[in-house]
Amino acid sequence: MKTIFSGIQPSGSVTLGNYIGALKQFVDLQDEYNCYFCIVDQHAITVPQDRLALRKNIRSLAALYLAVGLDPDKVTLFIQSEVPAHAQAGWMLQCVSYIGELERMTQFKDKSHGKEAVSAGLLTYPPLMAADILLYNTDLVPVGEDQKQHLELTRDLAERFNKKYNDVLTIPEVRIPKVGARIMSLVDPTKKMSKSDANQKAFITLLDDPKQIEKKIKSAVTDSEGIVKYDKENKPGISNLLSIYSILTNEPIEQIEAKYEGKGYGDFKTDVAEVVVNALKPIQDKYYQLMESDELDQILDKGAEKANAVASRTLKKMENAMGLGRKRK
Ligand code: ATP
Ligand code: LTN
Repeated sequence: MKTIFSGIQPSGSVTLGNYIGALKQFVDLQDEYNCYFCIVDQHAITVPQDRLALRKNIRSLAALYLAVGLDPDKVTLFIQSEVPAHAQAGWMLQCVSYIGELERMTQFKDKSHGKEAVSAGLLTYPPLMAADILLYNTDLVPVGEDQKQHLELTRDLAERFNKKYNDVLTIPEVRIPKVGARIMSLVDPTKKMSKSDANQKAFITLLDDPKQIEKKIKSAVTDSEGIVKYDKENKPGISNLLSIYSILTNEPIEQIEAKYEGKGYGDFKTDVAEVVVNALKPIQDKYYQLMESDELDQILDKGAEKANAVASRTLKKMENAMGLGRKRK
């Protein structure tokens, strides 16, 4: 069985973008792959976090991973900071990274833009992400479009490490969904929907109630043409809503366009809201049930144990290859 690794930051409430771009594909892949899914809390602290909110978001993200349909008997679900090999291998990979290539990462440029105080961790975020992936001999990394550049860097770092030291790292492939790889902000449809957006109206969270969902979709920025048609360039708002509708119902976009021919945006938006509410309802029910049980801690303990066993083996190989410490078996 081939191995999959992916991670989500507990940096806010999980959005519909995270679900469509990442979580939904994870569920589809869990039967065919040996899967590791990680709550990357060490990545989240590359920007300021409130400690209580972070703790809450970690737990909530764990419950959501399961609520969307991941089966803890099939996948390994764990918290990054509970597996020390990530930070250790991350450091080693920082030492094979060049400052120039890290400064060229668009996520770094976006997140540091206009900020006075930017943490060194925000710059060295990608080698930690590379460590996450490489520690598990990962073959495939399912992510949204925004992570493509980080994956290319991960491959470069692994190849560089293998060439310079010893062939110990597996070179991973990226997997980006054909549709829905980039769900856009509801306020500015030229920007991606992001859970750390300061404007709450820009995103729908998996835990929003039906009223909030309806309100956010009704006020989503569109255009004044009044025709429900997919045209990403000229109609990014409507195209985004069409993608959401299509992915959540499995109806082809052309069929949805035909259904709304001659109708206004009002009708369309009402129905998009209904589609989203219906898709999220079972996830929310399962989520609240999990948050009240002890099951979650048991799953995370078991996940950390399994992840630690695999990750520490690769870490040892990396240390031996680099010549760190004393030779160990
Ligand atoms: P932050 O705003 O804190 O950077 P984020 O919302 O971008 O967070 P991440 O935790 O960085 O979310 O991403 C988790 C996964 O969700 C990644 O695979 C990422 O590619 C995917 N993803 C994030 N935003 C979107 C989006 N708008 N559309 C599709 N996929 C997305
Ligand atoms: N950088 C990713 C989160 C992330 C990740 C990973 C994704 C951290 N480590 C490993 C896939 C594999 C993000 O910002 N979305």
